[in-house]
Amino acid sequence: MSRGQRRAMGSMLSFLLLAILLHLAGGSPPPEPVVCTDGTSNCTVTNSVGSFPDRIVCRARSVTYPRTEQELVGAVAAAASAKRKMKVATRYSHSIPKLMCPGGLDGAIISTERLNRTVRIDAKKGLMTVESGMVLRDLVEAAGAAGLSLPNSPYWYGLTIGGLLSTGAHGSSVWGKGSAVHEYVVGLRIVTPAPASKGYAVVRELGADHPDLDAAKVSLGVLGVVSQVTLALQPLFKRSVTFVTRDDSDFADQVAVWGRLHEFGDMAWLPQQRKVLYREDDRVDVSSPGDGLWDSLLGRSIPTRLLINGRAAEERLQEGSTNDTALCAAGRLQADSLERQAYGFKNDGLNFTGYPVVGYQHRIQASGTCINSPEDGLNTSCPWDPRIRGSFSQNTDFSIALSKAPAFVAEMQRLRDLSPDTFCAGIDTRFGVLIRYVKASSAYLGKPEDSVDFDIVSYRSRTDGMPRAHADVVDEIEQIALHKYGGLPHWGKNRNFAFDGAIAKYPKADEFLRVKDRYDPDGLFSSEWSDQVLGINGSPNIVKEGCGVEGLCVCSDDSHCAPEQGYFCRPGKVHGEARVCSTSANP
Ligand SMILES: Cc1cc2nc3c(=O)[nH]c(=O)nc-3n(C[C@H](O)[C@H](O)[C@H](O)COP(=O)(O)OP(=O)(O)OC[C@H]3O[C@@H](n4cnc5c(N)ncnc54)[C@H](O)[C@@H]3O)c2cc1C
Ligand SMILES: *[C@@H]1O[C@H](CO)[C@@H](O)[C@H](O)[C@H]1NC(C)=O
Ligand SMILES: *[C@@H]1O[C@H](CO)[C@@H](O)[C@H](O)[C@H]1NC(C)=O
Ligand SMILES: *[C@@H]1O[C@H](CO)[C@@H](O)[C@H](O)[C@H]1NC(C)=O
Ligand SMILES: *[C@@H]1O[C@H](CO)[C@@H](O)[C@H](O)[C@H]1NC(C)=O
Ligand SMILES: CC(=O)N[C@H]1CO[C@H](CO)[C@@H](O)[C@@H]1O
Repeated sequence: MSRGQRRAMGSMLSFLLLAILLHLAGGSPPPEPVVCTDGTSNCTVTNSVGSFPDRIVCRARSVTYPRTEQELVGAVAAAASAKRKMKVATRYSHSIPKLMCPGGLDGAIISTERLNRTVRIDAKKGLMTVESGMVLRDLVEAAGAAGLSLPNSPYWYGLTIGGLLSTGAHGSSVWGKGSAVHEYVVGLRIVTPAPASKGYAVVRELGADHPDLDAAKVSLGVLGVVSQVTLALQPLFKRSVTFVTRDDSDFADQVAVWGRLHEFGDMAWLPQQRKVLYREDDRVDVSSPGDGLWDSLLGRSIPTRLLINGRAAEERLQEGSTNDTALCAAGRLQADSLERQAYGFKNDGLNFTGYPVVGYQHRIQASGTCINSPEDGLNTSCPWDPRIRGSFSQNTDFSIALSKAPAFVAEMQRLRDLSPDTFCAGIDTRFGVLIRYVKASSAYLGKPEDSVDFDIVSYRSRTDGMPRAHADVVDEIEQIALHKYGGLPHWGKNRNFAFDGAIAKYPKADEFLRVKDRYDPDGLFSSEWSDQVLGINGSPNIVKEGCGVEGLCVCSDDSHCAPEQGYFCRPGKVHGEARVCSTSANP
């Protein structure tokens, strides 16, 4: 290798986050989403990456941190009596869209950060009641300690139970009740506004058979504040996990069957590499030997210096002079490195010695050690920590009816076959497309049908209106999914345009809105964003210069792209009705 090549490899290596090879003791817990200049007044609120899709930071008049349900009722009553808009923020506020912003500029934020206790556990009946601000990590740990398992959950444990329910969050399964956490909710206490005669706020207790539970389980936070949640758990079980990498020639067929073959099966597609990483993941008896642990490589603390250098290298390849050869090489190196390190799975909690990794559900189901670390003054941090110029991404996540998923996959493959290397910039360099299963739900804003969820993280510029390399690839996939295959955007991810018309795809949306009108007739928990998304008022699209690049609109004019960078509004390559910002010549 020449010196130049070595240098190129060096910068690539760092942006590949190969730093994750290092064993680190340090870390910096993520920042608070709510920051006030004057004690608990004059506040801003943002999400865990410090940026909403429109790049605006929200404002609020004040924040409160109730520690008990009684204090929570007081907080809702105080805002309701003043007819003030309000919204819940959580410990880290991980949702990408502007869900945690109160309406207007003068609203109240109620943080559930201090509502994080276990209320009661009935191990015999398998019931666990927790306060809504409890972080998933603490919840599954407490369940495990009581000999119980939450059968499915998101993969990142920094979320709170109240927040993840509100957006319909899930892991992967079509077995039993499926992968959405709200399927395990059998009771919920929610504080809603009330007339003066009732003291401006009431606690509503919803049992398993209460019809409103189907609204409150997945509520986007617009019904009131969930105070406590009761979950139906199962006796502690173990899982056995094996990853198998195969070529993607039968990927379209496999997507239809993989979730039926393995209870917790998922897939990751690396389009340019023509590979699919199959997760064979099944329940095994609790007596099976093994004390495995998942310590995901992507949720560990990374030295800040490496994150900044890596980002700088990535910026050079993504903006300005795009180099597909280098991007694709980076994607391959990264995939190989993750595979070698078994994605952070460890057989005995310390070392990976080979598949299968067998371990308790609560040690395998979710991960994310970067939130655990003691403060080290930002010497190391979560890769996306907004206080440093490290990783910065957009997250596209939609689900498609299981019956339509094979045709959709085949269409993505046709797009890939036209120019495979253009997929590296948007997909292969960010760990591929993660594919998970979600079962049909009775929740009004849950999945109406058994579905396959496609999750794509891709590079995002820090400059407003600056496209990433081959921005049209992910944009066309998104439009094919949403507009041709009836795809549903994940409520807690995605960019604005994905929500345009989404509510019309929920057959029970009207029932949801009727409950909302009863619980919060003045819309105090509603905001501009929630009204746009729920089809009540306005559109989530923002039409302006560069809106196509930012995902705030589907472009209809070259000015919505970045003509000065050579990006013009063009039809899709396999889906002629798509309109994407592309550098291709005018056809
Ligand atoms: C790194 C990362 C990994 C992720 N992994 C997954 C995954 O594997 N699977 C998946 O499905 N999703 C995943 N997500 C998305 C995530 O599940 C959702 O964004 C989730 O809503 C975030 O939970 P939170 O506790 O941070 O809530 P927030 O984002 O703070 O809140 C979400 C919404 O719920 C409302 N809310 C919160 N608590 C309450 C309450 N007690 N009462 C009423 N309303 C409330 C808020 O006001 C807001 O409207 C991930 C996100 C990130 C950033
Ligand atoms: C409110 O906060 C903003 C910054 O978020 C600041 O510029 C402004 O001075 C603050 N106002 C008061 C009255 O503190
Ligand atoms: C609740 O949050 C506090 C502060 O973050 C933390 O110290 C405590 O361990 C949490 N409690 C539980 C039960 O997880
Ligand atoms: C900062 O992190 C580096 C690893 O990148 C480590 O070697 C060093 O000791 C840390 N310094 C401090 C002050 O924590
Ligand atoms: C692109 O990257 C490859 C691999 O790193 C390198 O060999 C090549 O010189 C680069 N091309 C340009 C134009 O920089
Ligand atoms: C046998 C073996 O490889 N043991 C290693 C397991 O992991 C710990 C900590 O990461 C190492 O210190 C051991 O050497």
